[in-house]
Amino acid sequence: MTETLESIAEAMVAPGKGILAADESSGTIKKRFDSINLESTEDNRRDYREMLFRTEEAMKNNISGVILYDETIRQKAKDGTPLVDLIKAAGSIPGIKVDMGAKEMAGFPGEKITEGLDGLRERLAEYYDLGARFAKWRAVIDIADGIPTQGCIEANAEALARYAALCQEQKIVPIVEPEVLMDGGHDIDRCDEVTEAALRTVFARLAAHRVNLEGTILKPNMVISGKKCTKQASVEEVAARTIACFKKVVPAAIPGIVYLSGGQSDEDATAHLNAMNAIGGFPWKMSFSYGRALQHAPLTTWGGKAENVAAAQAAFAHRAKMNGLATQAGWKKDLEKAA
Ligand code: 5MM
Repeated sequence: MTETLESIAEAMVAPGKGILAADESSGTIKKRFDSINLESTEDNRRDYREMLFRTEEAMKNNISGVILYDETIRQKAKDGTPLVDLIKAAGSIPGIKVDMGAKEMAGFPGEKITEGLDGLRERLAEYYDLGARFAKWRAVIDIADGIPTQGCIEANAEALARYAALCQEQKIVPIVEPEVLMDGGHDIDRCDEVTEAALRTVFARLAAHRVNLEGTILKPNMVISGKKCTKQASVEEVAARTIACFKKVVPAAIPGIVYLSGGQSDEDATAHLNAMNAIGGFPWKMSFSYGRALQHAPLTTWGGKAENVAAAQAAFAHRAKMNGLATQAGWKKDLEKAA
């Protein structure tokens, strides 16, 4: 079959499947390893990710694609097999994080702009040769007193659109990730308002840069209460508000929306996705591209010890299966208890 942007995007949101975000930059993976008292060496990072990619049950049944970091896409498993080949052998698609991180935005105190456009065309061409068929770029929008500003939203949307256009030129599907952080004390109404504003601007810039939406995947936050907000919205409210917001601003041409987990508990991330698919009535596939909500359980079970690999793989397979069920509204809380 000829591979097109559209066919890759469709495969990324195949029923029962979603994306494993394993693209932690060196700083972020160090924080994750610190939490299990493990040194962040190249070998430890390789061992951890190899363990995930060799979890056959998860990778074959529920993981359509894996977002990798620059180091990982070049790494080999202990037996010499490129990690990319492990992913492909499981029928999953390798992807790559291509942004260079969110940096302080000059003139906009407290806000960030994602960098990485210089030389991106050449980097994408190399990543394609290394096996990547989709990419990811994350913009970070924080909510606090007086922020986000429209200036920050616009600068980030413009960068996302330029990135997406370059990806498609290089036959790579862009995952467009404008993340409105859930770290603050804001309520769900404020999240709704900012998410709508951010998405409106992003889609305006994607159109201006002639990005083919059928070959694009959106990776947004859910419309949710800030973590420190005293009034936490229910699962049903998060699901209904997210769908209502997205119906207003996300074009039907987008084949799929894959959510980030953003610091939600493992079970909340699954429950919210399930509730949205249970409501239905929207034109896109709704799936996951979770980092923490897929990896927290295997990481803590593993703890850096070889004797825990099988249990950690079982923990990963379980979370992948729960989220796979949630893409089809087939998850139930009871299934967690049985695990
Ligand atoms: C896996 O974490 C990703 C990379 O973060 P850094 O560039 O800060 O190291 C992150 O972009 C991730 O893909 C998304 O935020 C989704 O992960 P969560 O944990 O929010 O589901």
